[in-house]
Amino acid sequence: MPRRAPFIVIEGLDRSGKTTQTSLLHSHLESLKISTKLLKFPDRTTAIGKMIDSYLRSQSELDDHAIHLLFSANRWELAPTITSLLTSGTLVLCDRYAFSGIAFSAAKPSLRATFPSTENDALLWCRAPDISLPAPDLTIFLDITPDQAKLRGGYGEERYEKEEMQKRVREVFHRLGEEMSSPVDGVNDSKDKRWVVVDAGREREVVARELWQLVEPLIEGVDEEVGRLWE
Ligand code: Z5A
Repeated sequence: MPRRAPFIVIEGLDRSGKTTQTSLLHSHLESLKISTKLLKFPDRTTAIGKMIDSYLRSQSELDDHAIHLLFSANRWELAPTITSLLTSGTLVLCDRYAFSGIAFSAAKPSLRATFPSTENDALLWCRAPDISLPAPDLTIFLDITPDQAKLRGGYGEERYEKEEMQKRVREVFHRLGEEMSSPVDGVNDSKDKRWVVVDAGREREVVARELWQLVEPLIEGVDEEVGRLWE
């Protein structure tokens, strides 16, 4: 099969610098004349995205299960676009993806309460609607402590920006990362490199350099077909 472009996701806690870093990376890729499309989830411009935006700003209320499914639907709206961009040679750089969807919902007490037997059931329920979405070739998790995040601009403006919630979200993210990095059948294959944790509590430029070291090896393209998440 002909080479296709890579799919790169930047994940992280609130105020970890995802927007800052995706935008720096985007500019750098463009300066190298690498065709790149920058996406951000939630995409607040679509009809579903507008419902999500209103919910996040606390202008409307929705059941926690319903909003979870809307976040996932918002990704499915763009799934065909992601696949066709990648196969036509455009690198896709994405600010948040399905991992945020799982981490933020699975951290909610109400969702955990739906599945009282084990915490894992809540995680599995949260993951289900995102199974089979286009899989990133690389997910970079920008890690920051809630204390560091609180010191950054704009913190506390939206619904989930509460310290207790952020701590739980961080725990779920780390759990997802471990799962993504676990060797399949004990074999250490390329899956090991699909989730990388980066310390985002450092200077912007230092973080940007580390991101570039991770992304640069992928810019020549990928030989495999676009994968499917959790399949
Ligand atoms: N959510 C969900 O529940 N389910 C889902 O499926 C998805 C999302 C996809 C909105 O996301 C909410 O939706 C989010 C998760 C939930 N929860 N909350 N709250 P969003 O991505 O639209 O918004 P956000 O998480 O609040 O992120 P943000 O505003 O995009 O923050 P950021 O991108 O990580 O950080 P930033 O804007 O680049 O930087 C924040 C500030 O820190 C800013 O003043 C920067 O100048 C500063 N900054 C950045 N880097 C540095 C460094 N290195 N040092 C010092 N200061 C820095």
